Amino acid sequence: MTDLLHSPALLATGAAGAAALLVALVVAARRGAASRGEEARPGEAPAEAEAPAAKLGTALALPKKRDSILGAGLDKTRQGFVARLSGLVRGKQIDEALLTGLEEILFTADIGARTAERLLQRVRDRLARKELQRGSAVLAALKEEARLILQRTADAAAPFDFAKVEEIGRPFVLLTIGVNGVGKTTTIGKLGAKWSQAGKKVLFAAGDTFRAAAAEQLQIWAERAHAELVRGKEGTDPSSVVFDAVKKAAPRPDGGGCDVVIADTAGRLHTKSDLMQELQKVRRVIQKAQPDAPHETFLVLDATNGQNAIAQATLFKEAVAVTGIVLTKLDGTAKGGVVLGICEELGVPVRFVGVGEKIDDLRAFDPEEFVSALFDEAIAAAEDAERA
Ligand SMILES: Nc1nc2c(ncn2[C@@H]2O[C@H](COP(=O)(O)OP(=O)(O)OP(=O)(O)O)[C@@H](O)[C@H]2O)c(=O)[nH]1
Ligand SMILES: [Mg+2]
Repeated sequence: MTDLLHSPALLATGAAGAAALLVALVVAARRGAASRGEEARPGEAPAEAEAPAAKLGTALALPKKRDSILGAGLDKTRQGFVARLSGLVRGKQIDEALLTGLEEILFTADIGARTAERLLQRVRDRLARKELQRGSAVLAALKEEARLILQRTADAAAPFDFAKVEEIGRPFVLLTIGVNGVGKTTTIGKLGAKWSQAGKKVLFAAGDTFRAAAAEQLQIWAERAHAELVRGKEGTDPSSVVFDAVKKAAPRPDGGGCDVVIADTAGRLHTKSDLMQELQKVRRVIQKAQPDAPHETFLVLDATNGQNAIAQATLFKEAVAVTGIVLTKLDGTAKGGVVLGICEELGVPVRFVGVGEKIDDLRAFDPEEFVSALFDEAIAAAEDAERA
């Protein structure tokens, strides 16, 4: 059987290819319609030349943002579609050509077609109401709309709080899932370290028994994070490892036990359906060990996968109840805008973002902080240009 989740080539030519094609079709169709002042007909060639949008979309380099870890982690994304937006609006008239450029940048920015459409519509509406006179106001409107998308998803769920461990009673069980290589084990190490630093007793469960080196890797992270580890032999049923861990963490009369259990899982099995069945079984078995657990199930996604991360998330979400997303490797990609698509299309809150390989390189996700890190310099630069 073809394993869609683990075939980068298939995913690249499948989901991303389809997304790119969709983007090209939507942009081409809309551009054709805009230039003729009529509705686009599918398959019809655009009447307008490519040149204006391409010229308008030239990126203006933004200075590196080193004043915050998140700002530095978002540098590549800022130099990507945000710098293109900045180049588009700076010192320009707001006219149909600018809107066409805006459309092209948004539809190719890895934010997802639905999100791009929503942002664009919002700018069009505000332009129609004559609320946006200047380029800087267009950027500010995009920032605000992006914040609303992120905030709406965050508001739909109770906020994630490390102190929640105390309310829930011990142990607080967090299950992590996601395809191989996205950063699950690294994220577990980083999260465990945060709880340890807060004085909690943390235990990692090495539920990836499929890969020989997986438990060793988790062992290294357990040492760094001052966490205990429960592991089984290679090939052991992962459910039994996680069950043992939850039982071991339970409060004991002698005051033993742990506050938090974080379970690692395999990112790859023989087939996608094997993986999903295993994850479902791990959840069931956790519930046998402690009926109200797992308290959170985090899906770890790799931002460098762009639109494919959304496709992966959709598959996982169908199989397992996901309560939060951790988006890793923001530091290594210009595709950080995917966070908007994830929130808009999946409706699951992003809880943490990974901005590097080190133990401290995990940030709690804050919509306001995120959109500020992304847009503020571009807005300031546009305002400066308008004053000059
Ligand atoms: N730059 C960067 N690298 C990261 C980040 N998070 C994880 N990585 C790297 O990504 C690689 C894979 O991370 P792992 O934690 O092993 O991924 P995994 O999901 O556990 O992979 P499997 O165990 O194979 O399923 C490692 O080299 C990590 O150092 C991040 O936020 N930024
Ligand atoms: Mg791993």
